[in-house]
Amino acid sequence: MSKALVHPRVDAVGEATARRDGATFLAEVEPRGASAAETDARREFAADVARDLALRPKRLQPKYLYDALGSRLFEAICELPWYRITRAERRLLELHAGAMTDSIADLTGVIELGCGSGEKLALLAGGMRRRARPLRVHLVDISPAALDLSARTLATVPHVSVVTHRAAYEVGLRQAATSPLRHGATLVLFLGSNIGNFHPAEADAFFRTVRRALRRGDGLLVGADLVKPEVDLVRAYDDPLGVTAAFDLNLLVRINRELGGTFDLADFTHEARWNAAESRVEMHLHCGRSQQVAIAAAGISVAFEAGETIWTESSYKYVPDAIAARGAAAGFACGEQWIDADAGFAVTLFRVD
Ligand code: AVI
Repeated sequence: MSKALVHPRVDAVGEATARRDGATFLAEVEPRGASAAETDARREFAADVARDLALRPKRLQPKYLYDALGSRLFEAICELPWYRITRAERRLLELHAGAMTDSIADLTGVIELGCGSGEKLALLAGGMRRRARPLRVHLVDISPAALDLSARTLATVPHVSVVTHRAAYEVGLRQAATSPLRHGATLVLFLGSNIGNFHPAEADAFFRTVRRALRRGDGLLVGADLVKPEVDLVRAYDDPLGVTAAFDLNLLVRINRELGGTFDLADFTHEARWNAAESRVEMHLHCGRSQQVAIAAAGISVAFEAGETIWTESSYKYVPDAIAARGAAAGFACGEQWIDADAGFAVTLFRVD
C-alpha cells in the first residue's frame, strides 16, 4: 500500500489559515440564493472529502457520485448490456409481483427507500392481485429529481396515493413508519442491489433499523446482486463504452467544480477490481503520476504517489443464503426468494412474524 502523505497545514496558525481559505472559497463559489441546506451540504461534502482523503487507502464516499450528471450516467449504466441488475430485477417484479405482495395480508402501505424512477414500484403495485383498499406509497430519497420522477410515474397507477420524503433512508423511514395514517400492513422496498453498497456492518445496521420500524405482519423486499464469474463482474463495473469510468471520474469533476479542486482528469483512470475474499467489486481511481492536488474548500493539499488509488465504491455480491441470513440476524423471518439465474440476481421477501 502506498505511503502517500496528506499535507494539511498542521500548525495552529496554518490550520486557521486553511480553514479561513476553505470558508472564503465556499462563500465565493456558493451560487446566489443558495439555501441554508445547500450551503450545509457543500460544507459537509468538503469536510468528508478532507477526512476521507486522509485515510489509507484514500477514499471518497459513493453517495457523492450522484450529482445531476452522475445520476444521468448511472441511468445510462442501467441500460448497458454488461450491467444486468436493473433488467433482471424488472423481470422478477414483472413475473412475481402478485406472489411478492400476496403473502403480506392486508397490505395498505409501501415505503420505497431510494426510489429511482418509480418504475419498479409501479410494476409491483400494478401486479398486486388483490387490492381491497387503496395503496399509500411513501417515497424516500435525498434527490428531489428522483422523488419528482417517481411521483409522476406512480400518478398513472390507479388506487395509489403518494407521499414523498426528501431524506436519508433512516430519517424517511422513521417519518413514513410513524405516519398517523398508517394502518394495515406495510411493505418496505429496498431494490436495485442498493444493499450491495453497504459494508457488512452497515448492512446489518440497515436490517436492524428497518426491523425496528416495522410491526408484526409487515414485510421487507430486498434486491441483491449475486456472486458470478469475475469476468462478468468486472465488465459490469468497467464497461467497454467507458460509461462507468465517466461515472467514477465525474466525482473528481464535481470536487473541482464545487470545492475548488485541482484534479487533472488526464492523470486518473477508472479501475474495477473483484475482491474475492470480501465478495465485493471495488471501484478505484488510479493516479498515474505523483503530484499534489489542492482542494480549496476543504483547506487541504493532498500528496499522491504514482500508482496510488482512491477507493470510491464497493458493491458486495451475495449468495442467496447469505442475504437471507442477514435479515434473519436482525429478527426477520425469511419468506420467499425469487432468483433470476441467468443474470444472477435475487429478490428476497422478509416478514415480521
Ligand atoms: C446503486 N448501486 C447499486 C450500483 C451498484 O451496482 O453498486 C452503483 C454502480 N456503481 C457502478 N455501477 C453501478
